[in-house]
Amino acid sequence: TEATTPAPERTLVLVKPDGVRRGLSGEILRRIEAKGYTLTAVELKNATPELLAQHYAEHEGKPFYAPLVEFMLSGPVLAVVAEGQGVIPGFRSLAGATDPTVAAPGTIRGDLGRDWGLKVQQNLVHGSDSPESAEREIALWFPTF
Ligand code: RTP
Ligand code: MG
Repeated sequence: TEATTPAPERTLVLVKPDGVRRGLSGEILRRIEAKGYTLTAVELKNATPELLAQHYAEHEGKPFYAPLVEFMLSGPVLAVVAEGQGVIPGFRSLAGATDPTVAAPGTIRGDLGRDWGLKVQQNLVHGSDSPESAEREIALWFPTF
């Protein structure tokens, strides 16, 4: 019998509007590539309320939900599909803790992020948290991919 090649592991990364505004898109993509992952789609997009309602469905009803959606609509987002063995936990490890104040140095959020005193954590990047989330989110942000 013929061995089947497993589908490559992939994740959805978003450079959030704070990252794009601050000119950190290249630095963030550089770190993903330097780690050894492959970029298979990169597109600057303007989110819509409908897209964000689906993307952030798990957070609906939480106190940070409305400011989060408002923040994600405040400017363009760089949507990225990155591929490689272990890329889902691997990118979350590169990104660091959600709160940039406590994110470890060496991580994207730890090195490049801080608390700006706003209603929501502006933490530069999003990364899918499971294979199911990754496939769901890639389908939302890259419907033809
Ligand atoms: P992400 O989904 O963006 O990769 O980040 P995450 O898993 O580390 O964080 P999650 O719990 O999924 O929250 C999604 C995003 O909501 C914002 N947030 N703000 N208390 C707060 O102000 C707060 N909590 C969450 C952050 O932008 C977080 O990344
Ligand atoms: Mg999350």
